[in-house]
Amino acid sequence: MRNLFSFFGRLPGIASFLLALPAGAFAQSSTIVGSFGTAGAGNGQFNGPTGVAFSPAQNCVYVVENFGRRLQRFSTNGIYQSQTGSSGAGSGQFFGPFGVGTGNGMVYVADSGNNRIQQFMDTTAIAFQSAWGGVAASSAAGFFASPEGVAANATSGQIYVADANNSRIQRFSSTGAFLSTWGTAGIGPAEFGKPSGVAVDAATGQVYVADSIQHRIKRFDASGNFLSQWGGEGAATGQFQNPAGLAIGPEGIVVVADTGNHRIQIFNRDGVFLIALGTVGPGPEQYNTPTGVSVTPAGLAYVADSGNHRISTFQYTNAAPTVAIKDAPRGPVDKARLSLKGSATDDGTVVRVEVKVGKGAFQTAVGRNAWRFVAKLKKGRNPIEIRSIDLGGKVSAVRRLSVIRS
Ligand SMILES: [Ca+2]
Repeated sequence: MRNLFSFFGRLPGIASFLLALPAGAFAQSSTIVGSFGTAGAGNGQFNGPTGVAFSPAQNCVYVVENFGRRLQRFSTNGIYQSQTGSSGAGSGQFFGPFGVGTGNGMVYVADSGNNRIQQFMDTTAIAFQSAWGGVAASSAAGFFASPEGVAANATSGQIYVADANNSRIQRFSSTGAFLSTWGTAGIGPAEFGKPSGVAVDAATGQVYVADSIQHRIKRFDASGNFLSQWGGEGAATGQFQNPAGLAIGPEGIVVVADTGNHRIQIFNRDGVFLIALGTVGPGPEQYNTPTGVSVTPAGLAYVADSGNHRISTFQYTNAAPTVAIKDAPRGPVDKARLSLKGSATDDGTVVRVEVKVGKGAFQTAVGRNAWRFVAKLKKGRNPIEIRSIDLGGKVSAVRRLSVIRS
């Protein structure tokens, strides 16, 4: 049994796997820190791990094996804790399970080959609780045809299922009662080829779906109204080859298992490309058919590296935002109100720009990436401070100027 922390001392240079960062991309870093598991059927070994889910409630990680047909539980540093499941169609048994999610004190498994969702207690015993759907594939409401992804909204407790072969998303209550469905087979914005992965942004309630055969990511509101999409088939940054799982990380970053390109891609919540990690292979900074991904609030990502029969981890770092002032006065001014303006950037989202004049408190400027503020000046010297804040609460370096009112 290999301990993940034994890898923490070996931090490779990040330049070797920051692929094709386009000009103008914001500086940020993601470092692959290790992996756990080897091929096999023993405790802590894997046979085609396709799904991984961090549990905030239990501070542990669940892994589901598509070929191994079981659910294993690990500490966050990769120490084996327990397992459940075997091959079959009985309660708590699996047939080609693909995705896993946590929430409501439960662990949800997309038991794909049995066309159902199974839920287990999110405790060390991983006790079977219930299942819904049916062993036979069906397109009726509340039933499934090869469901591949499952995710819970951490606030509402509602559960979203990527019902892959029915080309739709289904939404359930926290107890598994059918609520609604959206999508149908097609290539339109709100239609699906094969929705494989689903993730919920806890901050906004928005639902992200990886459509594996249309090679793109789609974003919906919590009720399933289409908002946006990005991607397309290919190997360039921002393109995909059969993306499967995805997860939402700190600041709403969208982490996508770009399965057929054997890499991970990270976007901001609006789909702007940020970073790509990995090449194909068995090495420490490589992947072989990565399918599932889960990210802790602190940005530690777990990747179900299915072809390498392991879970790989990397740390995503939220970079601080920047702020700049445009056309600041170069000499004394003779007015009581001074208009200031400038810009702010971040690797994720700038939530506000703040300005402090003299001994006053920081006040919120109008606008964010382009901001403006009217400062009230006293006679004499007016020290002014300006800063920006990102969605993760990181604060920029403070810009200072001193304005003399004559
Ligand atoms: Ca940031």
